[in-house]
Parts: sequence; C-alpha cells; structure tokens
Amino acid sequence: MAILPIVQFPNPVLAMKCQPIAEVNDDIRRLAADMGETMYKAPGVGLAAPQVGEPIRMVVIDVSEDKNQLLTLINPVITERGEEKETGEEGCLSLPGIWEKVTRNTSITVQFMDLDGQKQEIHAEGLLAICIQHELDHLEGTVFIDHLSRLKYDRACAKLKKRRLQEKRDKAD
Ligand code: K1U
Ligand code: ZN
Repeated sequence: MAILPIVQFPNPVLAMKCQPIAEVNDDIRRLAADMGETMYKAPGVGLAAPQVGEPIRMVVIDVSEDKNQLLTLINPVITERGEEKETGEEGCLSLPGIWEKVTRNTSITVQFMDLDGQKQEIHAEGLLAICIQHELDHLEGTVFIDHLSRLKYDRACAKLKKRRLQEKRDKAD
C-alpha cells in the first residue's frame, strides 16, 4: 500500500466530471487501498479519487470513532434524499485550513458497487450522509466552497492563497 499525494485546489482534476468504473479489477482494489491509507494518514473522514489525481467514480469513507469501518463506494448514486436539511461546517483535504458552513440533506440512500463488483445499497444519516454528499460532489467536479456565496467563495480562496504564501515563507526561513 502507499500514501498518495493529495491534489490541492484549484488543480483542474478537481473540476472534472469523473468517469464511471467499467470493471472492478486489481488496479481499482489497489487504488482503493491506497486511498484508504492516504485518508487515514491525512487524517480525514473521506477521500474521492480525483483528490489523488484519478478522475474516476470511487470514494472511500470512514466516519467511525475507531477508524475501523472503511467504506469504498464505486459508481455511487444517491437514489433518495430525506426532506430534512442541516447546515454544518465542512473541511476538505484539498483546501486545508478552510472550514465553512454548507447545507445538506440529513438522510440519503446510496446505491454503489463494492470491491467485489457487487451492487450494494445503504441508508445514511448524520456525518456519514454529509460525508457521502461531500465526496460525491467531488465526482461531479464540485468542491464544498462552490456551495458558498460569491463573497464567501472569494474570501475562502484569498485565505487559501495567504496560507500557502505563509507556508512558502516558513519553508524558506
Ligand atoms: O473530501 C475530503 O477532503 C475529506 C473531508 C471530508 C469531510 C469533512 C467534513 C465534512 C464533510 C466531509 C475531510 O475529511 S476534512 C478533515 C476532517 O474532517 C477531519 C480531520 C481530522 C479528524 C477528523 C476529521
Ligand atoms: Zn473534499
């Protein structure tokens, strides 16, 4: 297994609509394992394939306390959304240091393929539902700050730029 570099916003791969996975083979299983390891190391609760430079429809998620419930969703589709919505703070490993409020459905049903190529369906609520929606947005080329007003989006980009400049300066010192 390997820790992969996480692509940083605004890399164009983060704005791509990702392609469906035609066959779940050993290459896909290896990438899923590497994505899981990369997510745990970051640390994060989710990671989408475009965040490691692969514009394909696969995400890994683990919202468990003990970090022992890794979910791999291949070609996931949200088939049902509950009526209720909630607004909560989100972050993203591709936009480190940025946390902003986003409104999402509190419960969803998702169909996907597992690592054996078998069709599965789960009903998700709470953080799992939020995280799935955040990761599935990545597969459409959407990052969480795309949900913000123009003003808040611009502020987030400016904060990111400032943070990166500071990091560069710190490295040079
Ligand atoms: O897509 C990503 O970059 C992963 C992202 C997922 C996410 C976080 C919060 C709300 C919705 C979706 C992250 O994992 S950001 C890091 C994070 O949440 C975290 C960091 C340290 C400990 C626990 C969580
Ligand atoms: Zn993200």
